[in-house]
Amino acid sequence: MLSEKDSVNAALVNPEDREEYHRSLGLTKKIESRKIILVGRSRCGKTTLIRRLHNLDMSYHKTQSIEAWSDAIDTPGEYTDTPFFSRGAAITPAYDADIVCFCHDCGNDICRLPQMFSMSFAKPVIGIVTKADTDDTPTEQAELFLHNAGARHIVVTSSLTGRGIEELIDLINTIDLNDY
Ligand SMILES: Nc1nc2c(ncn2[C@@H]2O[C@H](COP(=O)(O)OP(=O)(O)O)[C@@H](O)[C@H]2O)c(=O)[nH]1
Ligand SMILES: [Mg+2]
Repeated sequence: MLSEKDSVNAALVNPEDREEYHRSLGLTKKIESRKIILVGRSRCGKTTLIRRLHNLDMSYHKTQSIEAWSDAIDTPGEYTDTPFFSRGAAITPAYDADIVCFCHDCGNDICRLPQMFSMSFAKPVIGIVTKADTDDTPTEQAELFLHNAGARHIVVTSSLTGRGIEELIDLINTIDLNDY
């Protein structure tokens, strides 16, 4: 029989097996009259996070191009995965956003966000640590990467469990849009 910890670990290998994956988080808060853009490497959890912010389940959907929601702009990871040129590709769509969100998933040792990338955007930048599914998931490295990329506020989240999602919505709704 699996201990509780083992079954959590098994579910992390295959999160689709978890009930939470198919359930809405039932959030009561939502983003109010502000628009965010999510930037981060492929598979770090951007699209899933946007689905969660809209109370949808976690079904997988590969982002092939920029996708616009009324309050969010999703970008393909290729925009940050490839050095130099394509990082610039994230800058132009950001003109339509009020807030830029840099995302990095825990457990990923490779950072594709340049140092002080925030300076490329005349917008406040939030750093979002993704996939912090358990309380003991190490988040320090992801926080450091986001900090080095110039994120001034950092929120630790899990789309699987809902950790930090309401805190993120509060921050998006209250952050000073002129503070960058
Ligand atoms: N364990 C876990 N998996 C996640 C989480 N968020 C996303 N994923 C998984 O990570 C993979 C990539 O997610 P996706 O949102 O497509 O990443 P994107 O390329 O940044 O848009 C998918 O298999 C998701 O189910 C999370 O909070 N926890
Ligand atoms: Mg995506």
